Amino acid sequence: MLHALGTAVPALVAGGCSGPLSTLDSAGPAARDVATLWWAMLAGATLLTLLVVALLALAFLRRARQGETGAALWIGWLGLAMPGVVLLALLGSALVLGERMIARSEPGLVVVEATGHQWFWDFRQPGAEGAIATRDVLHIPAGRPVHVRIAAADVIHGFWVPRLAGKMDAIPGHVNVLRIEAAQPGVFEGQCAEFCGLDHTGHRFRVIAHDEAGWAAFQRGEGP
Ligand SMILES: [Cu+2]
Repeated sequence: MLHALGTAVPALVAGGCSGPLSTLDSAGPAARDVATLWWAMLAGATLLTLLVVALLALAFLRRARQGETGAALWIGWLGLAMPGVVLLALLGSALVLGERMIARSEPGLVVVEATGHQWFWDFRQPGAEGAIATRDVLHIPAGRPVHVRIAAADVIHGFWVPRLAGKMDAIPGHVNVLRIEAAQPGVFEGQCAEFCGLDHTGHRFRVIAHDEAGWAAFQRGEGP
């Protein structure tokens, strides 16, 4: 029984971390920062939970012995100082990783446009002879940073490709910029991340990351 649990639990955990819409199954640097932050938050929350459970157990075990000294040490150091240290470490890592996710100009940058509609996505990519428009499929080059200029035509939507980056709201009358990057060529699933009406669940799209030859062919209008 224990042996079965010992193999089933790690398999479940590992299986739960992968998949086409898994933030933890990152496929590029921007998404890797999001996943790192998630693991840091999990580690911090686990540490604090263990501390609280240990202090609670200690309180029950020592209840019978009255007049004991050392309460200030437990409350002061373990109860206040340790959460302070953990929270400061989490805040520091969130600031560093969050700063790295900010979209800024960099070499090799490609800029595309995404507009959310009820219930489809319009994309515009740079082509050899002007912008190339596509619906529900966004084409990008692999191994290069891409800025997605995100807007909406009707209500608020959310642009989210979990394996490539974090979420960004698509707001009517406003452009938000999100930095995404695919380390390798591939196909990545996207999902609207803001409830946008009856067919919100079906408001999906796809990102195709091309190798250099495929990207050049797409820009010449020879792509799929
Ligand atoms: Cu939507």
